Amino acid sequence: MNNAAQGGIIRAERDLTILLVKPMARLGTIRALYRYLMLEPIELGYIAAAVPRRHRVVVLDLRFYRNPVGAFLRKIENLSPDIIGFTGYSHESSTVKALAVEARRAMPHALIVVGGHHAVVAADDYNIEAIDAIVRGEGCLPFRAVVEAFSRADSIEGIQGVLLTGDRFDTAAVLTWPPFPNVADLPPPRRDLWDPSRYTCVWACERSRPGDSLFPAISLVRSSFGCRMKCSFCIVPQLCGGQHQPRVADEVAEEIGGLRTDHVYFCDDENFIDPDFAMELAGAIRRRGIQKRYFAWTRATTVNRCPELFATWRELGLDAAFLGFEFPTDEQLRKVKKGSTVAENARAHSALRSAGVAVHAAFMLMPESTREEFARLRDYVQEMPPAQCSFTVCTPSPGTDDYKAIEPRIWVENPHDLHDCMHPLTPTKLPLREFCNLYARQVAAAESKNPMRIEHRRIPFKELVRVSLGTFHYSRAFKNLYRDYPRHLWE
Ligand code: B12
Ligand code: SF4
Repeated sequence: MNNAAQGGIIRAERDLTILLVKPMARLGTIRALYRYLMLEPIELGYIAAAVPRRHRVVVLDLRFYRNPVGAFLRKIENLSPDIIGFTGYSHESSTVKALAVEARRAMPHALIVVGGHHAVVAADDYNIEAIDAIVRGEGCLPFRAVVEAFSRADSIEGIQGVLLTGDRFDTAAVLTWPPFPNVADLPPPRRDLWDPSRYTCVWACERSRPGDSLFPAISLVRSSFGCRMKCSFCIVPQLCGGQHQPRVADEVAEEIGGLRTDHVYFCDDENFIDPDFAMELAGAIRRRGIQKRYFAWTRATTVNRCPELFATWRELGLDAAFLGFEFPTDEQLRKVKKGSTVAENARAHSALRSAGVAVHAAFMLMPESTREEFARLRDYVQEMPPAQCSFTVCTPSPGTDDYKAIEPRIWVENPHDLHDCMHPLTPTKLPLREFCNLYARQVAAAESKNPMRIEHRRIPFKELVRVSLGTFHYSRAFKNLYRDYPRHLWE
């Protein structure tokens, strides 16, 4: 372990160089997803914003490199960072650990810190020699405290939300959820640390306008944290204690008004669950005369409760909304405590479309899905009104009761590596290879429902090539995902 983490060495207070790293995913499914969605490393922008400006912060997004490890090693050699921070989802945790080992070898005196979603749900997985500190939960306040202590050469032990590794790893602390701070204390993220024009995503809408790009530059904005619902596969209720905390509407509008991009992809858990806040934010945006286009997250019950909210947001520029349909039967929806029904999902879908808002319909398959269930889902999707569709496999998040329930049946050695919600974590009823084939067919068949296909949108040649390549790689990634499993599980 690093000496400063142990509090053993006295150093003069100094300005630090901090390198924050977003890893490149190892799974083909996620790499294929990058072709449609390559979004800002906003989590790193948040923690960078919490660091006093006298320190130098550099963000390295390894998703843009063909040889990410080489790029990382070159960067640390050039920069000689004092602190290296990694973010990571669960499916990226092995990559984060491997990079930490490289960093430790190349920079033995640097403080190596990890944060992000995996650190929250499986901190013990990061308890390795190459890592000094694990930040669990919202990272701004703990990371600022770590940086300040390190620059004074003080110990970082005892900082709330920060776990040390090795002998002093606090096994009791990981059993509780880190408290979520008051969102008013969070700084606006620093976007000056990357080039916003590099971050794009396929932009869904029902009625495109001439000249609309299919892959515009996008900024991520978080207007609120948490969700009040309790879907049993989802970790959000635990992360935010079942609370929905909106930010101050005027501050969100100011942030949006200052963005260099015209397209805003919200990264809330549910944007409209508090209708008063959603209206207040709409008012704050309108008062400032901000002209942007938006993608947001919602659920059927919210839409059905307040359809007028979506008409207001449509006028403001809401082009599309994510709607968690999950399953085609009420029984399945009840099982995961979704809190909505097939009929309610359909009603919300049609309400959004009548307001002119395109729907991104998200469905889940079960590892136990049979041929008949695949067929039922395919028929359901074929019959529904136009929507951009996505399909995941119901893999409950570590930390949920559903995850505890499946744990004894997990069929791979390191489930974190495959936790991208597309790889079944428990045995499939169908032979795995067949499951993957049907999954890929499902994804491909749903393309015909895409509103942009239905309107026969004219796409510039370059974007057509990008989307065609994306479709090809995406479909191939699903077809081949069985290869991420040991060979004896394939058939
Ligand atoms: C919006 C969102 C997305 C967006 C992208 C968001 C983005 N930022 O790029 C999209 C739709 C693309 C997406 C995709 C996916 N997502 Co997602 N997503 C979310 C959601 C709703 C919010 C994430 C977010 O942007 N938060 C805002 C940022 C600022 O907060 P944050 O990431 O938590 O970061 C804070 C702390 O974690 C900490 N921190 C983070 N990194 C670091 C690093 C250091 C050094 C420190 C000190 C602290 C620190 O401080 C940060 C600042 O507050 C979360 C649910 C949630 N509430 O977390 C799911 C969630 C993170 N997603 C999840 C998953 C599974 C996926 C997918 C695999 C799903 C799929 N099959 O498509 C993909 C993977 C994409 C990828 N590239 O790897 C899971 C992760 C589960 C896990 N155990 O890893 C979550 C938790 C959803 C869930 N209910 O389970 N996602
Ligand atoms: S799945 Fe969506 S609606 Fe359900 S608890 Fe999670 S964030 Fe809330």
